[in-house]
Amino acid sequence: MKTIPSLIGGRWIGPENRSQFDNFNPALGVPYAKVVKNSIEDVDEAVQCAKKALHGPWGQMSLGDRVALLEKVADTIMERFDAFLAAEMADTGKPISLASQIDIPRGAANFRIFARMAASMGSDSFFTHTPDGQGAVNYVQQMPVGVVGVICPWNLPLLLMTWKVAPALAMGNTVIVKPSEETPATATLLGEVMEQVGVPAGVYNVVHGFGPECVGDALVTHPDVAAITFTGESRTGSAIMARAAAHIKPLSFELGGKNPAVVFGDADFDKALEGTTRSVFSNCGQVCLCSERVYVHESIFDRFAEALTEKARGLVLADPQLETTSMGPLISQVHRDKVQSYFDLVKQEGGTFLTGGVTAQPQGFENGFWVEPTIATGLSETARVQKEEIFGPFCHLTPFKEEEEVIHMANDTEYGLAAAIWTEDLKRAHRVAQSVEAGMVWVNTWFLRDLRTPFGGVKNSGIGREGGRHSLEFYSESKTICIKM
Ligand code: NAD
Ligand code: 6OD
Repeated sequence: MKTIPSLIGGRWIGPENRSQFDNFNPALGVPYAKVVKNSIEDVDEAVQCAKKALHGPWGQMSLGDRVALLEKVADTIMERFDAFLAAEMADTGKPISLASQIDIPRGAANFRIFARMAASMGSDSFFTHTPDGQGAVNYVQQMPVGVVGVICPWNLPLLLMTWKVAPALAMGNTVIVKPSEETPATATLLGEVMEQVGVPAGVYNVVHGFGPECVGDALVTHPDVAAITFTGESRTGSAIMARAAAHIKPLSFELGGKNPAVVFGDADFDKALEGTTRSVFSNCGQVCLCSERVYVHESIFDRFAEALTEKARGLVLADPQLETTSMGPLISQVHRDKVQSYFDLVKQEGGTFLTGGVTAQPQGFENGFWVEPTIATGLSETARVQKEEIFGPFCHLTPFKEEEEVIHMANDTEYGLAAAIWTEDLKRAHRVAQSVEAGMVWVNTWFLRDLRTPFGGVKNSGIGREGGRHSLEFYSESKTICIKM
């Protein structure tokens, strides 16, 4: 069985003198690789290497040369597309249609866009009038923050890691990436790309392992890690915040969601149906932006519920390598147990299933971590199933009468990441979009991305925004230089 190494200061760390852990293929439910388990001492070594690199060739490189290297990283990801695709699919079990159209191209696009944005970034300057009439000029320089700790989840491994690594490097920082223990492969592969294009040693480091009391926590609490960018569960964000408090580190948090979709009676029925199928079941519901609470106007509720049920039943759960496969497995047995426990709760809380609610066993993949696409209805707004993030191919359908009522229900949650609204009434679209408490609202679409826009959540869904200039600002410190004329 192959071993996935880590990368510290340009040195590949294999299994020699290190323990390892299993890396599962979730479609098959079997381990397919071993992963080097890094120690807390390894994290310290990575930090020392990353600090050194800040002051070495990387720190001295011109902006032009730096962004040219990052463009090369983007090109090389595309040249090694098949290797990235195979690694991402083995780690996650996601269908080839999804991984080839979204995950891998976005991995490259993240480098390209942030390299170009950094290259064309201006800086503020202010002229100050002084009593002597001569004045002073202030200009603002964006300095690297230093060594950035990048802690990532398993649902879109390459996409979400590069979403943070690309702007961090573009602004001149060095990074230590801790991918999810479930999906380590593409972070290591990106290390090969960095080496191949000539990114200096120590600029991009990867440590593998777990969170609490392991490498994740060691990054968060290391005094020389200047900032932490984290995507994952809200509960983990809260634990990281507490552990980082002693060091007053800047934190960027992209956390969980319990996102509403609202389908008004005047919506284009077919588009709303297509869009909601996507927003509920994409990546087996394992996208933080997925709709888990779907509110449908009573005038179309029965028709919509029936049509969405038919769509769910039409999803193809099969070999992820087939272009015709539309839904893959959940990430792990532990996660499948969690999702299954919410299916049990649906019944206990008085809901009914329109479809699904059980595990699935596609032919040839009987031992994998699959569940049926699932739709429930009949639960009260206070049910746990309506309040807690499930992160599986699941939604609950609730009918509504009035706009005000549905806005209230949509907002009655501790989360506030994203919402989808389906209506042909432009005034209503603006009104509702402005009233929904969420960082991102999509109207008549879902997960349509422009990488220049701010991305993040309100309430328990996150702190701060990344995307466009927001990323460049998080991954830099503004320094004001005031020069008396
Ligand atoms: P998770 O919080 O369990 O783990 C995320 C990462 O944090 C992993 O690398 C893990 O090892 C590490 N970690 C765990 N505990 C830690 C600790 N105490 N200290 C340091 N590191 C620690 O999340 P997950 O299960 O990997 O991902 C799913 C969650 O991520 C869902 O809640 C989903 O909504 C959220 N998510 C949010 C966004 C967003 O943009 N808002 C995007 C993707 C996923
Ligand atoms: O598209 C992105 O940039 C992004 N951060 C997506 C997050 C998806 C959550 O699972």
